[in-house]
Order: sequence, then C-alpha cells, then structure tokens
Amino acid sequence: MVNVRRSSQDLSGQWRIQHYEVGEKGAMDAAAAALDDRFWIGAAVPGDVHGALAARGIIDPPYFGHNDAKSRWIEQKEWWYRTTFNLTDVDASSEEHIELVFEGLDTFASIYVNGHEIGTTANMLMSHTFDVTRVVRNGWNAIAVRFDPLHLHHRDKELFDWSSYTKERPWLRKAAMNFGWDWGPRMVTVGIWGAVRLERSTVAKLENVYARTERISKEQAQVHITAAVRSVLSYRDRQKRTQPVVMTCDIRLLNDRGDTVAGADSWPVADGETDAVLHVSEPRLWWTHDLGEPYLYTLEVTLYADGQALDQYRQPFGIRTLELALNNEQGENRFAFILNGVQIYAKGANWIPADQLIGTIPNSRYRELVELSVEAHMNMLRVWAGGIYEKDVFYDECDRQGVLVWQDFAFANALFPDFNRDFMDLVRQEVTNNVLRLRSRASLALWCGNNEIDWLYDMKTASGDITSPFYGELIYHELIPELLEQLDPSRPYWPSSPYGESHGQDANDPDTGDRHNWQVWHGSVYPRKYGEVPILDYSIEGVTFKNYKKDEALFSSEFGMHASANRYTLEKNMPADQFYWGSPEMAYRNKDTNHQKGMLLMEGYTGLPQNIQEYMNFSMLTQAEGLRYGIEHFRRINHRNRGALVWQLNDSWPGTSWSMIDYELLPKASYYYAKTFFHPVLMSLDHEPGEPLDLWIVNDTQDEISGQLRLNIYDLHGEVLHSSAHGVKVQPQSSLCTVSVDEADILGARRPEEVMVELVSEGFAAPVNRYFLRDPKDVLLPPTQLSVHVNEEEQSVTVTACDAIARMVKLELPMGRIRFSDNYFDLLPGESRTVTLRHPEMQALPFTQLRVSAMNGGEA
Ligand code: BMA
Repeated sequence: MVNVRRSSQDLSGQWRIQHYEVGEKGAMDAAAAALDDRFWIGAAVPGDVHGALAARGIIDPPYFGHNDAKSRWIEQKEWWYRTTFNLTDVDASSEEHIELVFEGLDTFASIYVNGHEIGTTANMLMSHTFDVTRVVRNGWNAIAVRFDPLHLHHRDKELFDWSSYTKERPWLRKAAMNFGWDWGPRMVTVGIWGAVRLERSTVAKLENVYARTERISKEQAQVHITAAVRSVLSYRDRQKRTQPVVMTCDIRLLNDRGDTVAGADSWPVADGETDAVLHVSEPRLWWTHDLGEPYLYTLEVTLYADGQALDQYRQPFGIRTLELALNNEQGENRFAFILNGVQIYAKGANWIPADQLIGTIPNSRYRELVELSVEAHMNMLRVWAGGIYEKDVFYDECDRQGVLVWQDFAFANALFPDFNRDFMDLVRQEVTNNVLRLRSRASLALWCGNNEIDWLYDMKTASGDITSPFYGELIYHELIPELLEQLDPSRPYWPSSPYGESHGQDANDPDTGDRHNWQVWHGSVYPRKYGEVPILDYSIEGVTFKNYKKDEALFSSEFGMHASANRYTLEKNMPADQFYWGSPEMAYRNKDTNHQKGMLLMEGYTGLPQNIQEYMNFSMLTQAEGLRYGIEHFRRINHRNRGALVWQLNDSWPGTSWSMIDYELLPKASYYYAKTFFHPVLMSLDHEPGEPLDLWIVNDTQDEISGQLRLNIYDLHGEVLHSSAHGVKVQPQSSLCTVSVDEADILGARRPEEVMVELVSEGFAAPVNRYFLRDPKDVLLPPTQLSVHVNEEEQSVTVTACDAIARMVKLELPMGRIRFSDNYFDLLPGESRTVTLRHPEMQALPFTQLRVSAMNGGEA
C-alpha cells in the first residue's frame, strides 16, 4: 500500500443526543458550536435514538411485552445529535478539500458544523456527503444534526388509496418496515444509522470504481474497470496553476498472496475517468459456496497527479459472469441464474432487516446470519424491498461466503408519487447512490424494481380497492432501468417480484418470471387471470401446504408459513404469567392479519394445539414439513423450476412469523430440515395417501451420481418391515424418479399410520431423509422415552430414543445465538445422535438448564 494524500477520520463513536418539542424555544441553540451539552444523553453512532435510550435504561427494553408501544413518543419529538472532533493542519489558503460523509441519516436531517448549517437531507436509504472546507478549523470543531419528526414532512401530502400498513409511507424515503409490517411492530426510528467520517483530499479523489467481468474462459478472464476521478480543485486554484494537472491511475488485481496477477501503471485519466481492460490468465473464479470457492482477488486502484499519490481504492473482487436466462434452448420460458456458464438452482430465503433498530445491529449479527444460511446450503438471499439497501458488511459477508444476492429497490406494497419532481429527484439520487456503491460486488446477482407492486396493483384495482392510476410505475419501468443502463449494464434487472405474465395470467403467472406462492398460508386462489377479482379461501384446504404441489412456478421467490419462536426467545421477551397459549402477549407477537390462517394449517396437519408446548411443536413441525413438502416438489421439477427462496430467513424482533431463524438467532425446526431439503444431493419421497411411493433423487452438483438408494420401512417400534436397494444414476443438475413402489407392497400387515420411511444413500453422499405416510395428527405414535448424556467438556449432548420412534427431538437451552449441530430430529428406538453446541463468542453454555424432549416423550 502506498501513502496517499487523502485521509479519512472516523467520527463514529459516542455522540450526545437530546430532544425538544417542535418549535421549542432554545432548540436552535442546539446547533451552536459552543453549546454546553454536558447534560445530554450519550448515544452510539452508528445507532438510533431507540437503541441509545434503551442502552441507558431511559426506555424499557423495547421488545419486552408491549414496550414498543410505550416508546411511540420518540417519533413525535425533534432529536438532536452532537459531537466534537479535533483537526490539525487546516490551512484555508491550501488546495485541500474537506468533506463530511454520513453513510446513513434517518431521515429528515439538518446538519450544522461549527454552528453553520451545511445542508439538509430527506432520505434514509442512501449516503450523504457535504463540503465542509469553509467551516472547519484547526483545533476543536462541533457537529450538530437535527432530525425532524416525520409528520412535519408528510402531513400536508396527498394520501394514496394504497399504502400497506400505514398511510404515511409513500412520500418518505425510509425503511417501510419501520411503520410496522405483518411480522414486526411499528418502531419509527430516528438517528445517525451509518458511519460518519471526515475526508480530506487535495487536487482530486477517486469518486468510485466500477469493476465487472466481461468474459471468462479457463485460460483467461477479461475484467473491465472504470475509475471515476473527481477534481476537488477550486476554480481559483485551477486558475492559479500554470499547467493543467496530469492524472493517471495504477490499476492492479492482486491474488490472496498479494501478488499482482494483472494490471498496469499509469493509465491516463481523461474527462474524469480511467477505463482499463485487464486480462487475467488462468483466473480463479468466484463461485457460490456450493459449487466451488468464492475466490476473491483484491482490486487496487491508485490515483496519481503529477507523480504524487492522491487516493487509493482497495476492495475484494470476484471474477465471475452472471446472467438471468429467460428462455431455454427450445425457446420456452425460464427464469434461471447462470453463474460462470453453469445454470444454478437458487436455494435460499428472503432477508428482512436484522432488527427493527437498523442502526443498532452489530456486525456480528450479519456474519452469523450469513453463516447460518451457508450451513443450511443456501446460495441466494433476497434483500426484500421493505427494508434498506443493506449495509456493506452484509455484502462483504455474501462475497466472502459465496452467497448470491437478489437486491430489491426499496419500494414495497404501495403507490408512490412518480408525478412529483422533488420525489423523483430523491429517488434518482437514491438509485444512483446505491448502484454506485454495490455494482462491483460479486455476490450481487440481480436488481429488482419493487416488491409485489405490479401484481397487487392489478389485484387491488380488480377488487375495487384502488381507483387511481398506477403511481410509481415510472420508477420501476422508466427511471430505474434507464439509470441502470448507464450505471450498471453488467447486471440483469427485473421490474418487480413477482413479475411476468402470459396468456392473460396475472403477474404471479407460473409460466413466466418469478412467482410468490401465497395460496399456502394466505389462501389466495389460483389460477387467476389479469383483471379478475381476487379470491381468498380461508379453509383447511385453502391454506394447506399441500397446495405447493399444484405450483409449477419457474422460480419461487416467496412462499412460507409461520412457526413459533423458540422457548427462550419467547420467555425472555414476555412477562412470565403470559407464557401460555392464547395469552394476549402471545397474540401481540403475531402481527399478521387474521390469526385463523395458522390455526387452519395446524388443524389440518397436526391438530390444534392445546397448550404453549404443543403450539411451539405443532407450528414448528408444520412449517418444517410444509417447507420441505414445497421445496422437494420445486426441486423435483427442476427441469423448469430453478429457484426456491423461502419467505423469510430472519426476524427483526422476537415475534411470531414466517422466519426460519428467530430473533435471538435460534433456528426453528425448518432450518434444520433445510440442511436436508436444500442439500445439493436430495433423496426425496413423493407420496400422497393411497398412491405409490415415488423415490426421487435431485442432483444439483456438476458430477454424475451413481450408487444405490436404499428404502427402509420401519414400524413405530423400530422393527424393519422392508428394505430394498435400487440402483441409481443421475446426471449433473437434474432430477430423476428412480423407483415407484405401492403402499401395499411395503406395508406388510401394518397400516400406513404405523410406519416410518427412510431413504439412505449408498455409494454417494446425501443426507438420510425420513417420512411418515400420513399427517402427524393421524400417525399412531406410541409414547417413548429419551436417554440423555451431556458431555460438558466436549460441549455435546447425546440423545438416544428408548421404546419407540422419537418424533421431533429438541434440545433447548436458555441462551441466544447457540449453534446446535442438529436439532428437531427424529430417532429410531436405540438410535443415538450426538449434538455439539457452540456459542459464537465461546461463552459458557448453561447445561444445567438443558431440556430435551420429543413430541411423544421426554427424558427418562
Ligand atoms: C409478502 C412479502 C411481505 C410479507 C409476506 C408475508 O407479501 O413480500 O410483504 O411480509 O409476504 O405476508
């Protein structure tokens, strides 16, 4: 690394905050450089007001009980942030240019430096940069930031006839989920949610660097790099110079040993830009973790003026090509991602902000959530439109861990004022800012215009809920694609999710583009033609996950079911006397419309729960088995379906939702099931009562699979009723029904309610997969007992089932973030499983409080 002239001073850390009433006398004093703020409250930056007040005990923990409602006063106030910092060597007569950069301001901010107002902002969803050259000085300097309550900025605005969950959103460029969603409370955050820094540069700086892979072969990759250079010389300084400044860039790609593998020195900068094409021999490609190594080079661009190093950019860079294919060789529709020439099957989930309090989220939470995704074989996460364009740390982790990102633009479930010039200017800035920030990321697979807006606009118009034109259309169908054409032609764009219609079907058409399956859970009735009045079927048959098998989507970008959070997560966040099924606090955790849907799902599958223990088990089992049922089906039809993204990966508070991992980072049963149903090699059983058992193998790897698939049938006491081996050979990236057997041929004298089916691989690697032939409410499961052995030193627990099959064995410890090697599994009698446990920061685990249980029995 060379020494460069540009320097950066981090101004994050401890700031102070205070609130005022709007218009309160004295509030403007808060901007004064010399204000005595010793009685203000300490607050972390990045962060937010809720987080700061909770950390100091000024508000009660916002997720406990109904405390979120007690913090509603925060959104009515005017909030001020202040800090001071020291500067040396400031010389007003020098050519130095000084900028103040805020990576995230939430939302309507006025910024003061040494008492001077340097600018205002109106968008949480982008970074903001201010020239402060003329207001900073040697010695101490003061920054003050005022945040207005939102109502000042939207109360006089037109209301739209559609804006889900709150009417105030359409005019505000702020995370939609702040106002409450069907999985989270309303918590209207305010504050400095991103890092703050001061940047000092002379003559010129690297404004941004755009790197993309144009071509790859085994021998060579062609990488195109465009570095934008911005002169920071003032008009007067330019006039003073007798010679024009001559600028060049050194551009290098370094491997992981730090050796230069491509690049050259002294590329000329012309018209504020350097454009370089690098050729990398024998490139190591960036792959998703399931297909290879997510290899990252380091891209280094150094800017020089008249031989002096001014600025340097260093960023990991993965060489890979990625396309979205909308047709196959036969010209039929498809929706498939092609990574380095390989058509992938996208497996993963939808990502929502990792906490209601976005500014307060520690980086470790991003790392752990991406690690958990990878451990469950996920290779794609969709950053859903109702949150933010995620923080850099999220994409760092996805780049590093080999996970693709489907990135929505932040427009969710509403109409937006695309006829208003100021609003459209704000959107243009936001799109430009985020595209420039993210476009060199290897993990970034797709830009998507919005969440569900095109589809729901049609539904709501047909049902008479909306009578206005499609406001917002210009954003997704004009503004964004036009900007992307200039700023990121290397990446596919998809206008909405779901999107694509043919033969008069609506935008949720299974034959074109991506699809959200909300027949299951929400009871939507399909097929539906464009313009038809939508129908909901709230019945056991209407909402059941068995409807997934009727879905032949090309790409399933949303589908899912609720499951309870884990016991620890609920107990920690609810008054103890409310920990029972049907309590008002339990109901408060569930923000979905119409709680009947979850009841209908359980009623049809497990039976209705009678107590909280049963609720936790039944809802988790229904979600886990339901997702497995859907995903195994989608993967079996992988000649057309090329992706399954579960709604939703994570939670933003300790609620009841569709998530696979709860707020305390404890996975639900479905997550452990995903280790099998998302495994690159999947053996699965396609079966309905009374019909033959079809045994399938799905092979997502690039190698042929051959060996034997063993089918075992046990009775519920573990006696083997049948065992047969079936030769298999499965081509790479395909699926095959290897054998079909009749129920009657394998049951012997037993009833289908009395058996368990097991699929075991021989000669190839695939996880064992087990099934019951009837729904849990009908399976005649005898009670069993578990023997449990704890090895504290090894941090492991060995569980053995004694008398009968143990259904959904679960291990519970009262602690968040614990990583269990396995959980929520079935055991045959006499079978043992050793589960290892680990805390990411190696904290001691409370083994004395371990609980081990199965749905049909407990510890002996
Ligand atoms: C889809 C998502 C979210 C929502 C989820 C569950 O509509 O895009 O808006 O939370 O379904 O209803």
